[in-house]
Amino acid sequence: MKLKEHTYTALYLSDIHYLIDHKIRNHNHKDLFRLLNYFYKRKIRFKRIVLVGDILESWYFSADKKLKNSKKRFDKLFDRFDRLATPKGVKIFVVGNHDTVSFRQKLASRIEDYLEDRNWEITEKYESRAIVAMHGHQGQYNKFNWAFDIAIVRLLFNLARLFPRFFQYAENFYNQHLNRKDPVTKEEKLKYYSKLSSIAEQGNRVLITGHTHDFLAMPELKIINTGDWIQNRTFVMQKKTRFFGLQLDKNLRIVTRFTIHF
Ligand SMILES: [Mn+2]
Repeated sequence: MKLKEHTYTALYLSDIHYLIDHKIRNHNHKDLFRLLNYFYKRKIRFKRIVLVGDILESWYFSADKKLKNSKKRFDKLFDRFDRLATPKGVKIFVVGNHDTVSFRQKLASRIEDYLEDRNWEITEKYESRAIVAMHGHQGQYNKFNWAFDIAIVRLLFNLARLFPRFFQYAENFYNQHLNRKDPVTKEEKLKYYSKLSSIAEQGNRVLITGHTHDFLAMPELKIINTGDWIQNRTFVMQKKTRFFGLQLDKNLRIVTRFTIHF
């Protein structure tokens, strides 16, 4: 599908895990930059850009420290998003679990300042009359297991700083012992998303979420998961009441995976 010059209602994207090292985990950040460049050149703009969490990777690498050392890599991503918003456009940064290692689930203040200087609104939950956007880890974490997990993540992080080869071990340990299980079967998904729906106080609105990296639309619950940029290379574009689930394939073609009209 080729996109024509147009101003869309919104763009939704999540789980970029930006700044994660290629050596630790493969990702598709280069192609994300290509996609954002393509939007810009084609004059595709958005009245609202919602980043639905886990945009930065901050668990075993300190995004805050990277920003302290140089703004360049942050600019590389956010310059590209910023120029896609219309002049009066709204830009929302929804905080995900990997964006922070704070016990209060808040961004590091340097990152917060950086984003606010660029007019990003930082929130745990974005709401409008028709939409709720939430990262989705709230379906798996509560205050207590969050604090417990983060304490261990911080410990592993410090060990990994001393012994770089410990990174992979740290990740594996997390996945084996602390990873809140992602829903797999249709039943598990219904259960997980129903729970998330009530936590988000979705009501009759469309709920847009990320976190599980599972690109999907559940029309029966009015829920969309925007997928990720580690594996799926996916995003959602909104044109009035229509939502397009799109994927950038390996040949850099934009392929429609679902269209939903709520
Ligand atoms: Mn997440």
